[in-house]
Amino acid sequence: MKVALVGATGLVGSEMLKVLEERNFPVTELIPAASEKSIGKKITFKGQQIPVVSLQEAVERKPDIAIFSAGGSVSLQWAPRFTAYGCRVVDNSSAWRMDPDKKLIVPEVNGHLLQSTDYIIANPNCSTIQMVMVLGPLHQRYKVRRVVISTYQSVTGTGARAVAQLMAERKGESTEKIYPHPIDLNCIPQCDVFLDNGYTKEEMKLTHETVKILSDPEIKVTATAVRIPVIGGHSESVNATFKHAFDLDEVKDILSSAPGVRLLDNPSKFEYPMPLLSKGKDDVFVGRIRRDFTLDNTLNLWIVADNLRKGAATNAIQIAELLVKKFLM
Ligand code: 11C
Repeated sequence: MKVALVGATGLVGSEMLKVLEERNFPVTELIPAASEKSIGKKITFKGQQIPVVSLQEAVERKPDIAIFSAGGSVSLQWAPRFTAYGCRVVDNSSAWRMDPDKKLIVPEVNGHLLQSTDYIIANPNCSTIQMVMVLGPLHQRYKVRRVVISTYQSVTGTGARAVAQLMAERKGESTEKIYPHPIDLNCIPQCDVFLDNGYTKEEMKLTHETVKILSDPEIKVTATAVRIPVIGGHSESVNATFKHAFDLDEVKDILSSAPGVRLLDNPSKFEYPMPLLSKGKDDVFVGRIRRDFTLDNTLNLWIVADNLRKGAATNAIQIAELLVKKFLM
């Protein structure tokens, strides 16, 4: 496959390169593309130094698949130029996620929905992916009705300049401010911008994307998204109410056999998911599984995953793998 990677020099783009290599994705030619300021820079792929080209040049070289991680406006402008000649696009921005004509895919949860007529496929938001990886298998059995989620999100979700702000503050150096407040020794109850309803964009992504991925408009999600000074992954406290009664042991059985999910729930040995454990891994970790004794059919869970891996790069490459298997072989 000729593969274009749009946004190849960003934090997620770099992770995508690693994941393409690690999973031995069938790349015959890699075309890294980025904005004007990165053109000519070299990226390393399978030991080779490959120069970054413009998006125009990437289109002209007609890749079979283009994986985008360059922000919504780049995707809106450029994805249709790739699909115009038959390229498949996997897009990591929020541009197409809620478009009723585009699929929003987490392969383990709704990969079966992909059809040969899908040319732009949306990769969900990182905090949504890790939550539906755990709620998806439980929804099949017990039907999720309401979710209350609070997130504890890594600065890597904001990008390289936010990681630089955290590290500089930690060393007491002056720094560009990506967040409106110091992030080290702090937590900021704001991920992305505020909307008219008082929620942030990140919070509403959790609400809307979950319903779309689980294909059930009866699921109600209310979210509070918080940025914390960690880099290994996003953590989530999830309180989920189901239509049907559950047995706690059966819940644990379902989760321990769910693909891509790792049950880590051994409080007596201080074993539970943490961002330091999830860093660099593809699994979604779940633990602290308890019945909520204040409400019927309700469960408390703690979910952690590396937002750059399963939350972004790995999920996007898994979608590309599905496209290859189903339509491009
Ligand atoms: C964050 N979830 O951690 C965001 C980053 O819609 O793909 C990814 C934004 C997105 O701030």
